[in-house]
Amino acid sequence: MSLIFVLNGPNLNLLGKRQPEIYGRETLADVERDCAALARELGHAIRFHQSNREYEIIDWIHEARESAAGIVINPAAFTHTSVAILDALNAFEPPVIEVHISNIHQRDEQHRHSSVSATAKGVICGMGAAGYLLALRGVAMCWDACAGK
Ligand code: CA2
Repeated sequence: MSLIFVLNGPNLNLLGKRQPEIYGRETLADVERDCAALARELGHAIRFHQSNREYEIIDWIHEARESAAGIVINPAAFTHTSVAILDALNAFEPPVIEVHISNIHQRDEQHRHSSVSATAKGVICGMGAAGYLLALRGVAMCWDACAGK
């Protein structure tokens, strides 16, 4: 069994409570429950976190360096601005999968750019909350490949 960190950036605590036409009706608690269930099914465990503070996300990435087989991250607005999160992810060796609920490529130029994609093994966007589950499968797939399964 391995540990997978699922990290969420600012305002994602409002998921399901505002702008359902963009971000859907699932709350972050729903996403956490579904991720935990899938991880169990795949034989892994998750640590699921959300913060509105950049430094907390960076601290969790550092913690993941000690123990995690991969990171699934939706950096939310920090996607478009954060060199600090990119630097932290660059110091994390196992696979990182970047997730966005909405399709950021349908947005304006600022929202189309991701500062973290350069370090990601994969990027999933526009698939709604199901993107988190696809990303978890991606990390599990890499883990199995490393274990020669
Ligand atoms: O589509 C995504 O997952 C985003 O990462 C969401 C971010 C946005 O800045 C990115 O460009 C794309 C915004 C998260 C805000 O979350 C809310 C959720 C519900 C209601 C209001 C905000």
